[in-house]
Amino acid sequence: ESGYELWLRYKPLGNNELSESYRQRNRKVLFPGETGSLAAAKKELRAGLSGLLGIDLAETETLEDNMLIIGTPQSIPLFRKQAFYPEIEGLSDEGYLIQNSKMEGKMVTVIAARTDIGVLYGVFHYLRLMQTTQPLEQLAIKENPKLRYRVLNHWDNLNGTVERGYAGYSIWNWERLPFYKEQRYIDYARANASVGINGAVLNNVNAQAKSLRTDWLVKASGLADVFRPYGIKVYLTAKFSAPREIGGLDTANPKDPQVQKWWKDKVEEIYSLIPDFGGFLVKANSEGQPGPQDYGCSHADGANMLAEVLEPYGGIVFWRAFVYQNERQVDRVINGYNEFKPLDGKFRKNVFVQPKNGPIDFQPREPFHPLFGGMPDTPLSLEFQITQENLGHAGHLVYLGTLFEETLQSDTYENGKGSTVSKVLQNYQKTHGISAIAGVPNIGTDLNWTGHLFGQANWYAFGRLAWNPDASSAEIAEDWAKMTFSNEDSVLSPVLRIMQMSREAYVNYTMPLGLNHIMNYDTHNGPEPWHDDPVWTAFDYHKITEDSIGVNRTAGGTGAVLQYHSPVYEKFENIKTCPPEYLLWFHRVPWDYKMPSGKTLWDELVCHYYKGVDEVRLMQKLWSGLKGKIDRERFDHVASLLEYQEQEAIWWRDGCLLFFQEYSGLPIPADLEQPEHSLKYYKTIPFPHDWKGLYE
Ligand code: BDP
Repeated sequence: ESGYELWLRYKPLGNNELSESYRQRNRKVLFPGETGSLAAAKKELRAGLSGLLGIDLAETETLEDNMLIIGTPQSIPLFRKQAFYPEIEGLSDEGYLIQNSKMEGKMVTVIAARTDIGVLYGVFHYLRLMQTTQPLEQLAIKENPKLRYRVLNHWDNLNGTVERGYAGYSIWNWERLPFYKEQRYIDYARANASVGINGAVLNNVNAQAKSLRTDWLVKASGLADVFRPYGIKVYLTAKFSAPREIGGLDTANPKDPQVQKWWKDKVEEIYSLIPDFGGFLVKANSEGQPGPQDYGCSHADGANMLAEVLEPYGGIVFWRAFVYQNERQVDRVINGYNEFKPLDGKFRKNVFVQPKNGPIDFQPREPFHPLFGGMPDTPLSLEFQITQENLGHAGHLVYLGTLFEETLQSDTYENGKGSTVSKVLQNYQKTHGISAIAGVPNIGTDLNWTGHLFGQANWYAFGRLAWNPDASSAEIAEDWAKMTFSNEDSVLSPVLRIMQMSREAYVNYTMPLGLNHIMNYDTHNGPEPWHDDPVWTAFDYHKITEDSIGVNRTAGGTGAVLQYHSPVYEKFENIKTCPPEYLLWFHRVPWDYKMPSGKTLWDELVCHYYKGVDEVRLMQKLWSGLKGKIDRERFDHVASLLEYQEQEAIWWRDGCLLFFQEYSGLPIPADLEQPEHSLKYYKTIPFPHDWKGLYE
């Protein structure tokens, strides 16, 4: 298997009792509807039943015991007479029910929704029950998404490359759009719909104005047409300077009436081509991108101008809060909050401000972004990175579900205990009528979509957590592993163990104890704590000296802790209560500081780096036990990448520790495997491959 089919493989469940009971329950189906989402749902069900159970979708119009009934009150008017009808009416626009019910005296399984897209989501859920061998008796499932906008933010360039993409090129084939509708687009849409993702920003936040030109809009409309039945809306990034670059104006000042008119006309044109266009995502005044500040205006002025023209069509603006200029920062951690907090309440009602999960930049571990809990009067959309820019690219097995969950379950204490980031996001639905979450995907033209087969789990987990940000990442991993590999425990338990340990292993061998931003300047993979140039110096992030390491971000330091509510603030502020995983993020700590474990900081740091490598070796061992239990192609693919990961883990460990040692002057205990190369070697090589000797 190449992995192309993702978690929608629908391989035969076998001829056991369970499959037989599934067949009994799926022998006949009442499922009217031949267009749009209903047709897509039916097609999926047909593929699922045939693949999993080896049976055809047998449609009928008469009610029988044990049959499956699927639809909305419009497609199945009989629903209106049922006791459960009020429950259907009570569903949200995308919700669904799956239940065993009596209808006209027959015991049937019902998949019902108020809308066609709800039906599609229900069908995917129903298939998942069988893919993961759940009982189909006593079903009483009622699902409504907890967040309204669940959006992938592709960083795809119009020339086909993907910024920070490690799985080949962009899957959008702009040359052949809008006419040629590749099967891949449909499969992408199916995968998204199966987890409830309902939006896709097609292009990079480092935008090109020409994506808003008519010829490109026509192409984008081709994708929108394919995605529509799957409930996915198309969004575009909007380069703030577009009125100047492609509009022939000499300014992009948001206060200029001509500029406002240009955007109004542009938006009108977009909706004439894409009637359900989602809206704009904007990166402004950050890393060299243009923005309203170029004209002395605020982020709110810029966002509101776009929001105003989108509003009549129901479109929205995602305005990113990832802001910093390409110059040396006093402390990059505090920028986003300082720039956006004063603007709370100043945005129009169809604007989301979108911070990343943490205050720096998608590091292997960051405390939650203090804007969550800090902007009660502005809907926030949280941006996760699914592509592993700082987590080993597509070469390392790192299950990100645990990272996502860690952020979502962090307690901001905005309104006392229990104000988790997840609850903050959900609350905007109640208070502002909208709520959102975004993920920068890891998808590309690689045969298996994500480069590393296990990268698929991160796409999957993002979608499931977007639907329910309080879901358990462990349970999501289990569903994914069952659908991707097998329901056999002998396969599942090692796979799940690998997944559950993988993110902490990565943190251990790269940036433990709150270290961050010490990766290779250029690629963001591999160690470079020694990088030091006038614009970007790793020394700002670790501040290493002969005595200590870490950044003082307490009230007496850069003050980053002050951006958090009490008692989070006190917890981070006090070195004794600061969780060890954030220690060097918030504190400057002497090498001989006694850690809670009794070890000195130096010994503890060494211990984490070695543990990380050992954990990768354990992952290899667990995986090798699966030989013969997983198809050869996927087994070998993962085995080979784990070998590569081991090499890179050693590279990180030895490169970092040798560098730190130059300052601490302390030994790597003799009973540990000693670094094979000198620090000079690690400083010289761009990759840890067989270049032995060359640089020594
Ligand atoms: C950084 C990436 C850069 C992105 C930027 C962003 O290295 O490629 O453009 O974030 O999110 O992490 O805008």
